[in-house]
Amino acid sequence: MTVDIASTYTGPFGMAYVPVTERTRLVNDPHALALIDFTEGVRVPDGTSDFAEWLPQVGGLPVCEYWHSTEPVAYERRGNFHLARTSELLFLRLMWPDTGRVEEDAQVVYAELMTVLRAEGYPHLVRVWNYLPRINAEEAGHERYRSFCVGRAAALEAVRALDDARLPAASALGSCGGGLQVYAIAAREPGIQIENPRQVSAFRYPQRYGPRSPSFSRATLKRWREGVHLYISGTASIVGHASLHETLESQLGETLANIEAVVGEAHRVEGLKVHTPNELSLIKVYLRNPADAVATEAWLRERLGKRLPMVLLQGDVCRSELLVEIEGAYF
Ligand code: 3EB
Repeated sequence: MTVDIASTYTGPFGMAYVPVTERTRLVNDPHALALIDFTEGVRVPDGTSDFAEWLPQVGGLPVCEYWHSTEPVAYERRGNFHLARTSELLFLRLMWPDTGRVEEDAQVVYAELMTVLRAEGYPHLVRVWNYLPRINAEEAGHERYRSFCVGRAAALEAVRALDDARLPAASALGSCGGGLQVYAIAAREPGIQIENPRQVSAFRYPQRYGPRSPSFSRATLKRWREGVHLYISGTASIVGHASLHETLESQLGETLANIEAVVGEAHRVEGLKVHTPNELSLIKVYLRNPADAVATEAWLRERLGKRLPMVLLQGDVCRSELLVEIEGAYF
């Protein structure tokens, strides 16, 4: 194999950004949990390709996310979900056609997600990605992101999965096409929630940000049989519960301070080996304006160094005043 990904992570799996030119080689790799191509969708060895992220890469060599397992992977279909299974985890993904009623869509998708992962014996969500088109647009008198939060919370509540302490790390971004796309990692044993001391927990945001607060934690720390991972949620220029700053550079500064706080908290409370953002395995940057890509990458490289793997995607942050959101992971 040309990409020595196994040496880049501990525990049962990891992810690396690999050149898209590697995809045809990797598509038949029995250790691939998923290959996520930002322009052309996920390709996994079951031959399906109905999942497209629709968050185009802005700048840099075209790459895809290569999710790799130390164990060989079993591929299955359960209802609307595609599953990739190992002894410790399920990688689930779904593309739900946009119906123009995102509250209902989110409720249906999350109800099925919870049913599937419980039936399969991996009842604990540890990381979720949510992508939906027109995230800041109005629909039926409400912003689509807020309606998404309502549907998600209703589905989780209905199956008693809305306890604050069980909410997973997540990202929610606006895509420029496709439907409601969800991909998630679920485990047999729960992860540990990490919150950010600089921010009000999103699940406790006041009502002014929407009728149902967002159902996610700032990060999940997961102790696998071998190796500890940290999954950091989409992180933006929010302090307390308020959005701060108008300029890109100030928002980047506050976002990085938030990521630093989350990594620091994981280090302090749970003894995570690393304690600064430049020690993460990788980050992913979402930009509202593709024109900000060059300045953003330069700003981040200056602070995080040349070596940290990063990809920049065009994606709308769920608060319309925010220009940038960054997620990261330590594998
Ligand atoms: C925030 O901190 C920014 O609704 O799942 C970030 C990550 C955000 C996940 C979600 C929302 C979500 O409130 C927005």
